[in-house]
Amino acid sequence: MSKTQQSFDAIVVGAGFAGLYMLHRLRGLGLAVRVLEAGDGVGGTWYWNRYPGARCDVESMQYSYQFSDELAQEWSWSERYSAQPEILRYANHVADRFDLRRDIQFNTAVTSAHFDDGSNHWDVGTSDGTHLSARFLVMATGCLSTANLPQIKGRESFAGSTYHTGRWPHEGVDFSAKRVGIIGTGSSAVQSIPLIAQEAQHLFVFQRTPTYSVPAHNAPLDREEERRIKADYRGFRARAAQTVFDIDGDFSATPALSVSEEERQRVYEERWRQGGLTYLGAFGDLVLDSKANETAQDFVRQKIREIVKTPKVAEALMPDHAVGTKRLCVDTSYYDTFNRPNVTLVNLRHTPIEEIVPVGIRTSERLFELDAIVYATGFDAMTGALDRIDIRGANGLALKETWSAGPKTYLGIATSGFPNLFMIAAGPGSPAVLSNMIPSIEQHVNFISDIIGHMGERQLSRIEATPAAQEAWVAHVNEVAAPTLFPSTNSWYVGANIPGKPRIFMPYIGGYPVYVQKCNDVAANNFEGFVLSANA
Ligand code: NA7
Repeated sequence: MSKTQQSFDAIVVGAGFAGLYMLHRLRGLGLAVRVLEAGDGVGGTWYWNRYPGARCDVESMQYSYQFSDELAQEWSWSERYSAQPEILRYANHVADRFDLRRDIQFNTAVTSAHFDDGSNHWDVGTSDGTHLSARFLVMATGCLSTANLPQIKGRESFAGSTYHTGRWPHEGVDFSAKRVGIIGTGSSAVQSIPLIAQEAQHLFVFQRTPTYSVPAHNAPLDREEERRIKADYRGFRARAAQTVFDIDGDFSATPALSVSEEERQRVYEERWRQGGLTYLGAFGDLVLDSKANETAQDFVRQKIREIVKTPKVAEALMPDHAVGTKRLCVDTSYYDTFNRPNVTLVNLRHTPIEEIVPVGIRTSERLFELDAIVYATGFDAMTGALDRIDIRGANGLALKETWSAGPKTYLGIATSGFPNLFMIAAGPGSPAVLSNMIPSIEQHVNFISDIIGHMGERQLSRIEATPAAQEAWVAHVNEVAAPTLFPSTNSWYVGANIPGKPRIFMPYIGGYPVYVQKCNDVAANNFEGFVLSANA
């Protein structure tokens, strides 16, 4: 190991929305901070995911920071749902406005992080071979940042161009006159398929699991609505924080089967017209009761039947899992794209991929000759980014080993055996991906800042979650997930998309307000569940 070259109070890994705000807060506490970022710019998810159609599925006015009133008032979004380039411009604006860049080291991937029990410091190794040291290590590495390339026989042999939606070339891709194959039909595919289809000579969609998608009805942002929201911005965000996903929207408590069939259809139709994720808020028990869920499934299947002209294709596009238990997609013309003559759906349930060969993809039925393959195959979610770093805690314990039977955390923020290490809104056991990400990030960052501020005031140098507090939190996370329909579906929420990954429902589904209250109670009780000490 090379000699430690620079020492900081805190090292933050990642310069996405979590890393940027963490840097701002820690600076405010007077700490010397270094942010290490693998990319050559800020923005995290929005830096990497540049595929055609990449867009947030949470509305712009809600998918933004709230820590600065001035920032909230001066920034103006152009559309109801922001596209990736605009979100990236926003991240860059924040970095400039708060003068954050001078503490961010770009093009630097973290490869190792070892805790020294004697000094209570982390030694952080980077891709350029240097080592940095800090008392606190904050992993702002994201939930969906480690691209998943499926293990398909012959993958590397393909002679054409290959792309992963989460690692898209900055200069863009021209698909005109190309025969393109896209593997996957999750959110990234649902957003990119309509646009690639407009450009390509022919698009073959290789679908393993059909997906539920609701129209976005994206449009220019209504300026009157923006003015109204900005006039009571804090009220708007406070109302959102009272909802289960921290999204200001209409979440009904009415059970789906308590109303007549006619009324149910009226409600679903209204939600479909509104568009977006609040389709799942149509009734209060959609993710709890399978019979209730079936009514929401039937409605989308009926829509697919109406939109897609060829009955056999419509049938193949119809999902059969519980709607919402895989991330609901939000689209612009997704199902309708399958009416185009230059789009072919390949149903992998009937004709699985056997291998990739130099000229294309061979299924059990035939060879599809292709010029390009797009992998819209998702991510090693939540734990992937942490797994790829050699993280060793007290007594040299490896995080990967410690979590080999499934990840365990306290509040999704810390993990026992790894002192002075924090995770932001990506830790298993945090609401993270089941909440509005930016407000969740801010809540986590504020909580971590409060801990670090508390320690500074008392000259404490070490904090660690107790095994008992962690076990109790894990039990609670499982207890609230058990009665829902989520754990039974093969999704990335349970790690089912990664061969060999332990099957654990990772996010906290007890609701954002319950989670925030728990964190507030922990803080009010001198950070109950953590051991704080001054032994170095
Ligand atoms: P997702 O939602 O994980 O989707 C990945 C898709 O790729 C999904 O349809 C998978 O099918 C498919 N996939 C993965 N591996 C294979 C193989 N080996 N063969 C065929 N198909 C495969 O990732 P996204 O990038 O679309 O979205 C990630 C999140 O970003 C999303 O949830 C939003 O929160 C934003 P499967 O369903 O596993 O059968």
